[in-house]
This record gives sequence, C-alpha cells and structure tokens, in this order.
Amino acid sequence: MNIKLLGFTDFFKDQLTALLKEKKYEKCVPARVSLEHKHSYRVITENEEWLASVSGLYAYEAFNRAEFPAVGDWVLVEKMDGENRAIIHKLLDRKSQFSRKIAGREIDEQIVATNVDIVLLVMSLNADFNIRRLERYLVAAWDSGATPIIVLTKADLCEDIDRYLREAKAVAMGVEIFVTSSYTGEGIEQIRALFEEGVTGALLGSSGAGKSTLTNALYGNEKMEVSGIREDDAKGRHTTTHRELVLLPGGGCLIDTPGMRELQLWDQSDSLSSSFKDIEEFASNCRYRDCTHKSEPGCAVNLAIDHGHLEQSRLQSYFKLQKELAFIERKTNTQAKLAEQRKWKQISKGQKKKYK
Ligand SMILES: Nc1nc2c(ncn2[C@@H]2O[C@H](COP(=O)(O)OP(=O)(O)OP(=O)(O)O)[C@@H](O)[C@H]2O)c(=O)[nH]1
Ligand SMILES: [Mg+2]
Ligand SMILES: [Zn+2]
Repeated sequence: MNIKLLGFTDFFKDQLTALLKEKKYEKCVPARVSLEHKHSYRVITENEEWLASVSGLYAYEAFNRAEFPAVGDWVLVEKMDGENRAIIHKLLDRKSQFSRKIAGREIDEQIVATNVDIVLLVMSLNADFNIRRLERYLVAAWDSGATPIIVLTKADLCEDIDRYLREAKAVAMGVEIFVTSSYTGEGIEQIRALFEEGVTGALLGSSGAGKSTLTNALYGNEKMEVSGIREDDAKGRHTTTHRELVLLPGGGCLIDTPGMRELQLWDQSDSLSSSFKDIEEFASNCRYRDCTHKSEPGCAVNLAIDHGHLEQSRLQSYFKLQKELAFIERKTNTQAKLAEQRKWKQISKGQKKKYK
C-alpha cells in the first residue's frame, strides 16, 4: 500500500526525515494508530498491521494523558523480532486534534481523534436532534483545527426535514450541512466525495446517531457493528466501544468513535467566537466594550433579542459555554503551574544525582 493513502502528508514526511537522522530511531518505521485499547494500540504501517505499546522511556517522559498516542496519530515504531508486535518510540507532531474534558470531575484533556481534516458532527433527524448540543460540538470542532461539517442522518425517518435544516442553519455559521440516509443512500455520495486520497475524517455525535452505519455505507460493507436504538427516547446503546480508523476504498480514512454521553469542552483558543459570530457581531454595537449582555443600558445583544433577531435560548447557551471555558481555564492554569513545579523538582533531583 502507498502510505499516502493513510494520510502520510508532507507535514509528517518532513518530521520523519528529520527524526531518522537520529541514531535512536534507526530501526523505526512510521505507522498510524488505528485502534486504542487500554494499554495497547493497533498500528498500520505501509505493509502490515501490528499490535503496539509505548516504550518505557516514552511512558516515563510523557507528562500528561494528551502526550500518549491516540487514534489518528502518526508514530515511530520498532518491530519486535519474530512477533507481530511493535514498540512505539515517538509521537509525531499533530496537525489537528479533537479534544474534550474527560468525563467526571477530574480536569484533564482527553484526545478523541487526531490528524483529522474533517470533523463530521453527526446528529439524526429524530428525537436525537438537539440544537444546543450541536452548538457545543461546533465550538469543540472549531478548536480542533479541522474543518467541521454537519451531517444530519436518518432522513428517511423524517417528515419535516426543512424545519430541522432551518434550525441547524441558524447555528451553523457558515458550516456546510449534509442530509443523509444510510438506508436509502441519500447524501452518501456527497460525503464520499469529501474523502479524497489521504483525507481523514472523524465521526462525532451521540450514541445511536448512526455513525457506524454511515461508516459502513461509506466503506461499502459491514465493517462496524451497529445496533438498534431504544424506542421510547431514540437513545443509542453505546454499541461502538473503541475509536477506530477505517481505510475507505476510495483512499480516505474515517475514524468512527463511540457515542458520547456528554461533550464537555476543552478549549484552547477563541473558538467560541467562531461558533457565535452572530452574537459577537451584535455585541460590537453594545455601548460598553466590556458589556456582559446581562442588563447594561445600550446593549445591542439584548436589543437584538427584543427585535426577534436573536433567540434568548441561544444567548443562554453562549453564556453557559463561556462559563464552562472560563472554569477550565482557571483550573488548567493552576494545574499547569503545579506540573511545572513538579517537573523542575524532578529535573533538579536528577542533576543533583549526576553531580554528586
Ligand atoms: N432509518 C434509519 N435508521 C438508521 C440510519 N442510520 C442508522 N440507523 C439506525 O440507527 C441505529 C443506531 O445506529 P449506529 O450506527 O449503531 O449508531 P452509532 O452512532 O454508531 O451509535 P454508537 O456506536 O452507540 O455511538 C441502528 O439501528 C441503525 O440501523 C438511517 O439512515 N436511517
Ligand atoms: Mg457506533
Ligand atoms: Zn451587550
């Protein structure tokens, strides 16, 4: 196989060329992580597929979760003699990554997929359709560095597609929307056309939205397991349990992911503005520059609501996401400081030993 089909672009080739000059990577080849288990990975090289785990040194040097390989990553691996296994020595720099805050109270970043060109935000045209959730996914998608698109699935079940389309358009802010049905084939060709050779996409959305069914439709075969949704509330059964990269026959790569119960934001940039351009635009006309759009006089955002140009619920959603991001930022600043202190302690300990 040509490694370019796996998405090995110049961005990675240049890194490889530089790294192979180092003696310690002499026996290594590039590989892409296609599956992630608890402590091991499946990687694809130009010619083979191996099970792999990180080297002891790699694990020792990684300071946080995000530095471990994730599905979509390019890594340098060394094959173990006589086995179908390999050791991961090095992670190549990522060109994009989709992250979220790990579930629960702990504050840490979880990488969902990396080196993705297109993030497909999947939502079905039934009880799963939720515009506030879509806004949340859009913020995370803009932060990833990949291009988001919205995929509305199960068109065959929907009586009033136009209504949903209008709602989605109102929050999409220039993001392209596709309507599909994996059953009738509607819209599948348009999605397939996005996956030129070497392009990587990742499917994100709640359980039961039809991500794996769409993967199968694009793959042209039963690659991923799918199962029915609950009839009463259209919620899925968390059928897919691992993130998995699938090589499409046309030469693109698709990462199918398990449906998320909740997507808590993990944002590093000003992607909130990209997703709420309408509010930011109104806000530029507020009397006060630091207007919070709560009850200040001359607030153009509230005026827009009064005149019916903006939905109150959308502004509430904006406030909510803003608050969430501010919280993460405060927490990570404290954590980063502590981690930095620990790092320096370790380094100075090591030096003391050396010079003794
Ligand atoms: N009518 C209809 N049903 C669909 C369509 N796509 C998927 N489904 C059904 O929706 C259910 C859930 O599909 P999956 O593909 O397993 O959903 P998923 O998003 O992968 O769910 P998780 O793996 O749990 O995250 C299955 O019963 C599918 O047959 C579609 O286009 N039309
Ligand atoms: Mg699935
Ligand atoms: Zn204002």
